[in-house]
Amino acid sequence: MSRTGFIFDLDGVIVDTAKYHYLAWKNLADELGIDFTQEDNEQFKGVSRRRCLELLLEMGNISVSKEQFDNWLEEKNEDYLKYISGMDESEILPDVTKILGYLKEKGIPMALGSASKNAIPILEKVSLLPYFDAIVDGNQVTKAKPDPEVFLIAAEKLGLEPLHCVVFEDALAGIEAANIAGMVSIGIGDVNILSNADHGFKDFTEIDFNFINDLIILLKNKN
Ligand code: B16
Ligand code: MG
Repeated sequence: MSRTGFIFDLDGVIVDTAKYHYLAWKNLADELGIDFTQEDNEQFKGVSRRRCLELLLEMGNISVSKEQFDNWLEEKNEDYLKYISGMDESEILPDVTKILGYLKEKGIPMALGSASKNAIPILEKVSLLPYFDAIVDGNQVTKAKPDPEVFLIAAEKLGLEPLHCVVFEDALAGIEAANIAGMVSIGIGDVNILSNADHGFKDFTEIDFNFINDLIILLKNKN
């Protein structure tokens, strides 16, 4: 059995759903008279839905009842579900399928580690669900990244020690979570922003099979 596991974040690593989250939050922000920009949306990446709404309401200096809060959460999610309903394989980020396919061929266990409660339907839409041996999503975690819970559960589901796992993440909080978990962290996106990652790449087109093979050997030999 393999001693190494690969864990992938979803939004910003496998697919770019951030644009749909942005549109749905923007619609709610407009309704509430809150100015919400693409730049503001950066803070929402990797952050739970509940925490995003708290941040949005803080921006607008709005305090609400629990019931109203939950209604807005649901409204945002229904809107988001409409945006993602048309997603297909064309929305998979460049070379992701190539790397997943290579790892699958080599028999390396793979897990998803995402804050999204919509992770499984999204993976189904883009036909990537069969690649994963374990899925850990927003329905299973109680502590948000940078807490390492999501990745520790993923390692446990794969039957692996955290030190034998690698995490691919696009959010600062996610890199921090992987580092705290004692896993190798790989930043995907702006390498200057993700400077606390062990390795950084703009996207998967910059990652070759030699890098993956070296990583597998490194993880395998860790004690
Ligand atoms: P949902 P990730 C995260 O996904 C997104 O980056 C973040 O913007 C979103 O608020 C969060 O999922 C919750 O998503 O509303 O679908 O439960 O990057 O952890 O894969
Ligand atoms: Mg992400």
